[in-house]
Amino acid sequence: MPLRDTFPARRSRRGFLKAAALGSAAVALPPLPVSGQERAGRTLGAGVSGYGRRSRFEVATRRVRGVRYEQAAGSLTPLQDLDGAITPSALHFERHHAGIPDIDPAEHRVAVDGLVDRPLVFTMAELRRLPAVTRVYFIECSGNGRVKWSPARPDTDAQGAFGMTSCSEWTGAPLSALLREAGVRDEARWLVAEGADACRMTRSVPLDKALDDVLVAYGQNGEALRPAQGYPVRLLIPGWEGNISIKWLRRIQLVDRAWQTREETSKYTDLMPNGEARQFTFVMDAKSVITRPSGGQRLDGPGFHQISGLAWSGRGKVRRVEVSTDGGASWTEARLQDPVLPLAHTRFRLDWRWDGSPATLVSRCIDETGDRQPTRDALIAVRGTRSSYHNNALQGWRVRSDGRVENVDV
Ligand SMILES: Nc1nc2c(c(=O)[nH]1)N[C@H]1C(S)=C(S)[C@@H](COP(=O)(O)O)O[C@H]1N2
Ligand SMILES: [Mo]
Repeated sequence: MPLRDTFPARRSRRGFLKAAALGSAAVALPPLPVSGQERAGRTLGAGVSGYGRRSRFEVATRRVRGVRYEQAAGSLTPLQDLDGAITPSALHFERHHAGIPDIDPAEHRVAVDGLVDRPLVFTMAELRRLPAVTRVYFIECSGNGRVKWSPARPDTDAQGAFGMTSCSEWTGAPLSALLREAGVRDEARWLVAEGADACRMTRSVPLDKALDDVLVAYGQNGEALRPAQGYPVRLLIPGWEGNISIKWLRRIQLVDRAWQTREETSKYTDLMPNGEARQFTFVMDAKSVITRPSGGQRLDGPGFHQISGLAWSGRGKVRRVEVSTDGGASWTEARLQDPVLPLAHTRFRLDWRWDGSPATLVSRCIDETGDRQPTRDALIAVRGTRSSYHNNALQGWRVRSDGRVENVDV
């Protein structure tokens, strides 16, 4: 059978492209290429394997952020290389302050104590016996986008600017189930969560959030958490700054007030222009970034290009994403990929015909509470430039007439 007959869809695709009058070279479809396998004379391919790996032709990798010690490092998700809304576990950004501990799940315990009626210690098997839920949530470090406190450098790409956010499908027990088992006393207002890493990373969590949607998560994208994400178990505090989602969780202590740990005093606070520091700024604001075309990429000619990116908000669902190709002078509503989930990355797309002249691409996210991304100037007018966290300013990408894409302030 001639190969062509096995691809009837080809004809309608050609029709679509013509109808859309895209005017690019792609309209005149070349004859079907001979596949690599055909050329190789149909030699047998590779066999099966116990644990999969990607094609050797795929090269997207996390990039290590400039840090002095490997044990207090961060790595950035290559947002510009992703499709869809889920971040592959192997590309989930990493942020750890004292290295990744090597924990045997059979030995690991999670204690719940403090202001409770029955102090408890859970094994991993016991945690897995609790009723489980699976939810899609992003985790974003509040330092994500911190480069935007300084004027734009042309060579910053999406990964460098925004790679400290990732989105996974998480499975675990609701923290409320553990707390119910332990019996939270009336005086309890907060809990203190502690990690099993060398720095014993510790954060105070208000009790109402703890009883709301927090997960004690052991599953990530259908398998066990990756060690970098907190294996065998972490807190997952949806929509809030990543730092509070304590990895390698070992203890939850119910207390009557916040503990004022290092991570909520000298770090992860926001210094305001008047010298006051805002504390417990948990929620991640509405944000979006165009990932294609984005910094460092190059358009291979005028004509049809699909603009695509990610939007998210720690306050709920993304309601709308608007895209501008003229630096914010005019805006067009982008399509959102279903399902739009609360507190999760949402893929947006807009078809665009580039006429070959310089263009400035910008996206802006409006969430279901009406929260919308500010311009950089508007944000700085309120916040000043002395804090490093919680910058959700608009991101611009300048498409030059030679097709190269650069970071630019809008
Ligand atoms: N125990 C522990 N939990 C931790 C950290 C850590 O260093 N130790 N880093 C925090 C920070 S700053 C962030 S942004 C998130 C990052 O989660 P990820 O590495 O899974 O992306 O984990 C948080 N939880
Ligand atoms: Mo972080």
